[in-house]
Amino acid sequence: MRHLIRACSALTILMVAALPALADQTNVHEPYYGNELNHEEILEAIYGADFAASGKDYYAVGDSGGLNVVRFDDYTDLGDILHVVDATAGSAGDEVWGYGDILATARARYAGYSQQFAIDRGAGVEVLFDVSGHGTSVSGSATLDLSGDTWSWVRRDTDGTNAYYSQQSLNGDGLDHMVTYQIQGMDTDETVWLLFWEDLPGDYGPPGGSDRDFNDLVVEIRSVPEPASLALIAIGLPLIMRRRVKGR
Ligand SMILES: [Ca+2]
Ligand SMILES: [Ca+2]
Repeated sequence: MRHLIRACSALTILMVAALPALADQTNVHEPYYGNELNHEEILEAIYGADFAASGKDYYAVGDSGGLNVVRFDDYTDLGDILHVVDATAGSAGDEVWGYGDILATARARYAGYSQQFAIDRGAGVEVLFDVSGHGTSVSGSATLDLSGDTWSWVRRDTDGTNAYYSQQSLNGDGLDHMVTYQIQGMDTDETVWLLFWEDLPGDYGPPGGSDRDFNDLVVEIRSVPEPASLALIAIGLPLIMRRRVKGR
């Protein structure tokens, strides 16, 4: 009996230790204004596939199958950095990102306000581009080497006002204004993300308050892993050369 109790308490300790970190995903509302696309429709417009929802994720169905759109956490108590190249779902919230070369491209805009996309590495806002166009016919893109950095994404009006950060605590209303999906199954070495932004302040309460539909600005992020073979060559070459010189 005593063995059994001991085994049970050991199991309890194991189960407690294995509990996942506290995580949460911000709620996204359907567009309040009927002429705007929701997330599923925006995904279909961008990637030309037929998507279906599964919880807060989406997957491509029928002939267009193969793509998985995985919603990441908006918050975890790990307080960790989301690695832009190789993050897996549940590894960190989408507030602080790190470590990779990025290509950022505007993909959609359903907003009355102008939209500017930027980052903040801790030393102020650095503008990447202004967005022009409306719906899914938009343009604006930039590349940046952020392989040694951590940063917050920022969206604001093109005159610099009404800034919202991926880091909730930096926002005037203390609320989350960006939700994140990883697009899996694409025919590319790149890690592909979509960032969906809400540009209205405050909690849900249309028509006077925010509609919290997170479709005001949609930005795709692509990140390429550093080619490992090249890195090895860079480390290995001087060693080989030194040996040759010694051997002479
Ligand atoms: Ca978020
Ligand atoms: Ca909105």
